[in-house]
Amino acid sequence: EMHPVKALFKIPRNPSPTLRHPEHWCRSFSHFIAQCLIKDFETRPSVTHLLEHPFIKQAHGKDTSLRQQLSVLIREQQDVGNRIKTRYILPTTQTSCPDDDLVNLEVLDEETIIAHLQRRYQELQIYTYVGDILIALNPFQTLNIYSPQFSKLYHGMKRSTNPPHIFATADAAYQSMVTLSKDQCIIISGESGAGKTESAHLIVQHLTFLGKANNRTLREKILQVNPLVEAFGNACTAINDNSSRFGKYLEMKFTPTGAVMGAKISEYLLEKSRVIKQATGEKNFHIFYYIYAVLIKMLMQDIISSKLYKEQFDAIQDCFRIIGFTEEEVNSVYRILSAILNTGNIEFTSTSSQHQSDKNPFLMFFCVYLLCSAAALLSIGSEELQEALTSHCVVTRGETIIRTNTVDKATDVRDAMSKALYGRLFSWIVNRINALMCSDGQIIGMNVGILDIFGFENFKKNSFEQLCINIANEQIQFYFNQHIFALEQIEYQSEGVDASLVEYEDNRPILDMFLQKPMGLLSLLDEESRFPQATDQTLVDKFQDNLRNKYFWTPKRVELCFGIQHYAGKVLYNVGGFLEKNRDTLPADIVVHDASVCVCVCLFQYSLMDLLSKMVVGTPHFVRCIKPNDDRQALRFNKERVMVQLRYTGILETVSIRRQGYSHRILIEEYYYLAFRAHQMPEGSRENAIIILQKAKLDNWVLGKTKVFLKYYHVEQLNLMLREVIARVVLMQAYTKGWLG
Ligand code: AD9
Ligand code: MG
Repeated sequence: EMHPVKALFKIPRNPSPTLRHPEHWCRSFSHFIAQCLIKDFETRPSVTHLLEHPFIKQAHGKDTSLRQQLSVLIREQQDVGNRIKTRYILPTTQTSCPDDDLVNLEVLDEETIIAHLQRRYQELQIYTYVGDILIALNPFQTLNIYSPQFSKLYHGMKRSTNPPHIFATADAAYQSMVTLSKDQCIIISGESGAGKTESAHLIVQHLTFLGKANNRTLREKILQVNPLVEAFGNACTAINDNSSRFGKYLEMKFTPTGAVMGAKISEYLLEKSRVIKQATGEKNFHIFYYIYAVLIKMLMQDIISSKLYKEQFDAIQDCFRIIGFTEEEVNSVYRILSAILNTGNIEFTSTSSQHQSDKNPFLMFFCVYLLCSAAALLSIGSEELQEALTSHCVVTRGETIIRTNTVDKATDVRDAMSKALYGRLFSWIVNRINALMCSDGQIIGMNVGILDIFGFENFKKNSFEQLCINIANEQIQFYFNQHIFALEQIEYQSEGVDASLVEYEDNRPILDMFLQKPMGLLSLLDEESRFPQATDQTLVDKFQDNLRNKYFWTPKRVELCFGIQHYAGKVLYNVGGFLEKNRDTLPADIVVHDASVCVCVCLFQYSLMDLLSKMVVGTPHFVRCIKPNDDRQALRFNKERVMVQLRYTGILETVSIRRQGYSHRILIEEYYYLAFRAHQMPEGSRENAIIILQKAKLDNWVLGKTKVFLKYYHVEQLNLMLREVIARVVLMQAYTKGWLG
């Protein structure tokens, strides 16, 4: 493969016709600019100088597509130039200051950090940096710092220009993607109710702003994606009224020049059991209340919430329409939802004599009515549905015998069917959105991915769902640790760089306890789920016999429970229903292919791993959401609660490693033309790297055996320089063509 810089120099003076396709143009165009630049960098060309430049003179005649591309770029550059660089005014502080970043604090202990965050929170400065990581405290009130004016303010700005903001993080990801043509991902973490989903929305908002407004329809479509999937995947829990009950990875796709061209969502581990049962004080998925308020037209006790639900229903209708679902598709979504509602209300009674008293004629009538409605909504015969619910096939010696289900069994089948229907409906909606959001061409673009999963949960009673959610959070924490601490330190050592090591809480042993095969907790659960005779007690016994480490224990006085020491705290799990939920089976009569056992765990282990491996490819940016109090009250800062979160997220350690460490390694070739002329064809050597870094006037960097180690703030400086230089040439070119009047 060709050396990147050499490849750059190989771009023909007159680009061949195959390079003229508008999308290819963008790339070759920036190479072209770079070439002009390398030639003239040191002499700082005047406009007249550039006018005489052979490249400019020959520049592709009356190529209109180039002209269009250029005018977009120029408009953007003018924007940057014209922008009034006022700082935004927050209630008390008017400018960014050194204490926007914890790394700048003189004293670095827990107390100081807490006091610092508390003071900022009282001043409504909810955002604080730890180097390149953003801490976001949930304000529990609406702040007016998210308008388009704010997006403008943060557009392309150096981090230190404005106070910390979620837009600055989104902007940094976008700018590195465009400048370096590299995928990025933003990982948002924090416990339930800490503000992850809100942060994800704000990031999408700023990215759509940056992705240029010239395609308004697409922009509107993208903004509808989150509200739509959240109507189906979020619900009210004891902790959060809009709690995510699935993990979501949203990839926003951009062209090489940074215009938004589509989006793609991946969902994993939807908490399907919520469809059939919710803990006290919790609710079903939002969408059921919306359609309940509208479709079923039942009198709600609470008129106000009914009105609100109706409005939300209308909003969802708009989402569907804007994204491009057909009326027929939307109707079938509602049909399936209604079918689930109907099925859920079917009650079964036994035909045996002791249950005669159960045979309430009204109830019977009502159930038949529900059964027929559900069947009609699903476009199947009501007898077929009834049979599927109340009987099952047994194959013995090649003969198929139909057996009647017990009341319990029929109820289980009913619930399994509802869950499966809902799960499939959700996946179908997600797939359909993806199909409707992908751009038509085969353009290879870049993307910024945003990870927003369900946060760590610890309720009074925790079940299988909490276990899955908390393991997912363990994995995210592990990923964070890997990036912030482990990989960094491993590289110092292999590159022979002398940098002090920072100790951190490695949660790998806990993850191993869960995921190892064959003796990890999930494997043991799978194994036990395969035994028809297994009970809650045998499961606890199995765990107890096999998991012998300090992260697992069984409490003495509470039955059928086990405790886990998670990275974020101790959680007591109740094993009731674990086996059933893990099996997640459907009777063969309903869906033949789903007869496999342990769908949930398999899906979980692989889909999340798959997701994390995808993210490793991109450059990560981290947002750590913190919940200042458990009462969801504005301006209430519970020191203890914040302290705990800072501890388990390793903020203190993060501060010190950001202060001492060299968190970024770059491909120095990408910056060659900050220091060399085109014809010099520089080698990728240590000496040349030093020349570039000196030309760029950076200090405090360290040269390893094969890599340059930079502080987090260096990269921003380098990219900014690169962008400024490119912008200058673009403007000059525009003048030469007389496009700027
Ligand atoms: V869960 O793990 O999905 O249960 P999240 O996603 O971390 O959780 P969410 O974003 O839903 O929490 O935030 C909870 C609530 O906090 C929101 O419904 C808002 O009422 C409130 N919130 C969070 N962030 C902001 C913000 N930047 N501005 C205003 C906010 N309110
Ligand atoms: Mg959420």
